[in-house]
Amino acid sequence: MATRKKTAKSKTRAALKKSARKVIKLSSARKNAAKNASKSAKNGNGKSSNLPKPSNKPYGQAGLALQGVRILDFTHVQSGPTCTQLLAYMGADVIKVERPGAGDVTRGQLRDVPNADSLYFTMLNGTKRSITIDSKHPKGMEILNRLIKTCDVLVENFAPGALDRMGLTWDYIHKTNPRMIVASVKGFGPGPYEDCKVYENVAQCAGGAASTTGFREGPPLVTGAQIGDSGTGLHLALGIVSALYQRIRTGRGQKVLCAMQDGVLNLARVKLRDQQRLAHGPLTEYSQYSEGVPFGKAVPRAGNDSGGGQPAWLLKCKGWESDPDAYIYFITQAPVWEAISDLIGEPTWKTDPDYATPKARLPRLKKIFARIEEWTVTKTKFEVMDICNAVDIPVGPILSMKEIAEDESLRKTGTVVEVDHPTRGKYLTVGNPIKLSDSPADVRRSPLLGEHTEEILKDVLGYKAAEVAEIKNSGAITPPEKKEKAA
Ligand code: CAO
Repeated sequence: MATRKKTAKSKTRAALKKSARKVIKLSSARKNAAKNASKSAKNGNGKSSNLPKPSNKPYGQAGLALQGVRILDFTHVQSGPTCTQLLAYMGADVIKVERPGAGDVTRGQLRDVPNADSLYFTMLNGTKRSITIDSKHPKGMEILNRLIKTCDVLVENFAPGALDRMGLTWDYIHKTNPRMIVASVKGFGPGPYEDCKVYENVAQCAGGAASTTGFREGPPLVTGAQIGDSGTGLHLALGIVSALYQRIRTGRGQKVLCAMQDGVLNLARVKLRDQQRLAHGPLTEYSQYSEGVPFGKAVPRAGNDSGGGQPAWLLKCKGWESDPDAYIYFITQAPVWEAISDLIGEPTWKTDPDYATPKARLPRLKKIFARIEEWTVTKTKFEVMDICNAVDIPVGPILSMKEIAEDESLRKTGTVVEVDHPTRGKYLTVGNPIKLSDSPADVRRSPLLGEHTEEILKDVLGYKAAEVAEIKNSGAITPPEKKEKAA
């Protein structure tokens, strides 16, 4: 077993190294296209390639993956900010445009520390720069125009039509900067609901997740994982990176649209699979089947059943009476059935025709899991984890957020990161869940409202000191009450 695991690990390492070699540094591609073309190397097949020669720098010291990409970040709340935070972690310069005096509404939502930006905001806007601009002020629009000319991607998740109402239509942006990629999250794609405003749980419901989550006897259920907001933000990030890649060939930008309903459906696709399977008979891996309950016309809620072909269930562990998270998710993967039978003290199940094959077990799943639970309930979830994994039985402890926050291994990998904030102090954030071997994640605290306004006006947009003073006086970057004073 050890040898098998070692071989798999070294194969993964080799694959990672191989894919890292293929990483394209967009900044170099943009700035040095001509230079790179002349330096073009031969690829593995001996054909000429437009990639620069492989860098000699040690892995992790050749810059960040999205270095040189500049994002005009018009996002708010969760879906859009998830996307742009990830791009910032990957090295993009993300300039978050916020309304003067107010900013992203989440700065003030679910506040735990008085007068400090909320965790809602700080955990979704790390590594970004903040500039305040009133987009409805003529001078504000002038600044935005300069940003449009200098940025690679505009990302927004306003309600349908809001960007157009600002005057920032696709035609206008494309004319101002033909290379600009305009990426949007909306609740629904084109169709009867396209004009609707949408929040997380609306998307979970409309994307098919809620109708298939929960227990059969209960109502539809939304899940705590933000598959509508953060899930769609992730989809958008992939769309943006793909559009950046295509732009290397075409030289032009394009629109990227992710509807939250579509994003949720993509994540719930196994349930659309099951909907089609229903036409050919009952879903035999659902515990409903083993309980003899007939199926209706639509995919039912399946409680804690596995969504795949290996029957599974959530089982109590030692301490469940007082600890709401003392549970383990237990998968009866067919190849390890013998190990499971031995472990729980039912060795005859290895050969008994009623239990020996996956098909024979299907109508008996309830009884089987009840028997396995008699064993798991005598152990803690971590003991079950250790014992089962030693013989390759896939199980998962139910980890509380407290346990995750305190987990040393997640800190070591940078998946959970502690950052320091000037007004709220230290807080935990989720780092980059995507690990690139040649691009370390750049995880930093979120910006204060307008913290980088002056810096961006001068360094990115080239305004002189006198012009910055004039902009300040105009009221385009200051909250309304200051505007009145300025007037
Ligand atoms: N200066 C001046 N005005 C600004 C501004 C700025 N810097 N930034 C935003 N605004 C204005 C916009 O122009 C718009 O004004 P108008 O409606 O007058 O044109 C307004 O602020 C933003 O409007 P909104 O409708 O997007 O905001 P909302 O709070 O009413 O709705 C939401 C929020 C999320 C429901 C909506 O934006 C939406 O449906 N977005 C798309 C789907 C989405 O991403 N949902 C996930 C949200 S996370 O749970």
